[in-house]
Amino acid sequence: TQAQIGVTGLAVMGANLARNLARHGHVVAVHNRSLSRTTKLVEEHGDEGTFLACETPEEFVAALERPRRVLIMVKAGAPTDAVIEEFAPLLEPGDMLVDGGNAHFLDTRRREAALRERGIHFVGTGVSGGEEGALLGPSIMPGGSKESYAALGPLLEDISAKVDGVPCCTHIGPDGAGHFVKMVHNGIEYADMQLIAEAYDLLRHGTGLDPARLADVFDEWNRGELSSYLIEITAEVLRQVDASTGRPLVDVIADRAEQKGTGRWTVQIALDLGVPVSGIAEAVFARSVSGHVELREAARGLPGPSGVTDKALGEEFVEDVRRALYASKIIAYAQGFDQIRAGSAEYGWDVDPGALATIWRGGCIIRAVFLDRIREAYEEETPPVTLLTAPLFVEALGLAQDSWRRVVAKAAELGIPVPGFSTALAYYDSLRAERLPAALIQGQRDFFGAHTYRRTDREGSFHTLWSGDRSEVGA
Ligand code: NBP
Repeated sequence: TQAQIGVTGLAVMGANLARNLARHGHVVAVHNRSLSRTTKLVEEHGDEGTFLACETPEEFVAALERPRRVLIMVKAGAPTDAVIEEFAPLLEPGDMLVDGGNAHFLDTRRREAALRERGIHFVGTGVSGGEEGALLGPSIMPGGSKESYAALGPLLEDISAKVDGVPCCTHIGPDGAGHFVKMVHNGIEYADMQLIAEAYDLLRHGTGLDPARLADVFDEWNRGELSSYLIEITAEVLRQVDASTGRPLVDVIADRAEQKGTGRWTVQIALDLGVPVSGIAEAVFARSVSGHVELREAARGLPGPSGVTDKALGEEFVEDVRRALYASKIIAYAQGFDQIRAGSAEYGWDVDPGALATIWRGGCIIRAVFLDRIREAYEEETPPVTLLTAPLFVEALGLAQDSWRRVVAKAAELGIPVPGFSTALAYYDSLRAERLPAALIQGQRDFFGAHTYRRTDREGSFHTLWSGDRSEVGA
């Protein structure tokens, strides 16, 4: 027998994807740089399907039916280039090299172009869902050529998560499109996690409820419009008791959030594209602030409110926070989808945002009932310029906004930092504003740098002779 697909790189993600493929009845060739992982996989899970264990790249390539499908699941960056260089010379025109790691989409563009010259389809593929998703059904975001999707799509759709029978996998667009949307997915994930963390912080300080009781609140929220994987696991984490101290685990975990980089990439690229993803940026910065121990130690004790109310806030406050969370979440996702639209335009990918919302409904970390609302928004006859103006979100924001404003005001009054909630509200108010103070900024720029400005009543660029008679001249 020949294998329909091969997986090289058998750490947790690669091993679980290989098992997922085998469990779906596909013959899978498996290979890893160090043989021990290959042996372990086949020893422990060989009975789950048909694995062809291969010691060398040559043996691995020979085990594959043609055109060959090779899924690379190694550490992103230099290891991925090393593996490509190892396998590409062994492949033939028409074969497919699939990179399922968290590659930067610019690396994927470079690799795709180089391999295309050699006749090999390089398919940069976003995979979300962590280890469990890889085994039980991830959300899969393949880029690359249409031709390669025709050969790979059925396999990938087969092992992906399903929602209402629809696979959480679709062809995203050429070259780096898959890794680009995976990057923004992770950015949105950062924003969503930050917003949930702020909601928890507000409730903890505002209501005085302990983590176990707050877990009940999140469970309750998980039954409504906020229903999502992240809300669900928030309740689980809050309910966890530390075995060694008997305290809530969340009170024992060091409050310094770490990051692997995809959130940062999202913001870096957003700055290059000129897209205001303030929710994602604040989430990345909030993690960064939490990790700056020396700054926090130096500043602890600066004057301000204690963050605690003298009077416990009740049910109404809990509902206010829930609504503020939902509104802020709409903003964060709208900004992320805006970045995808901008990236798609910049690189000519023609990414379908509705299809993306569809495949994010299951398998991935941001899976949520909410993604179905986004899918519906893009299914309207005239898709919205921004999700904020989709009728169902206009209504939701209208319902939420009094609560949202009260919560942000309360947080400021109590001295509880809510960068995610407040930047979301500021973005909302900026977009709806009739006039922005950007006019004054243009005046300042013209004053010190003769940068010129446009007028509301006439075409053209203008400059005021600030250091002369202050008359206006056309530029
Ligand atoms: P790791 O990211 O920890 O990578 C370990 C694998 O890379 C091992 O198989 C290792 O082989 C191999 N490798 C390295 Br390191 N350098 C190599 C080289 N020069 N040549 C050949 N192989 C090399 O594994 P992971 O956590 O399973 O993640 C795999 C990919 O999936 C990453 O890109 C990750 O970002 C991405 N991803 C991870 C998650 C997640 O939840 N963990 C989710 C989505 C995507 P060895 O065994 O011989 O050392």
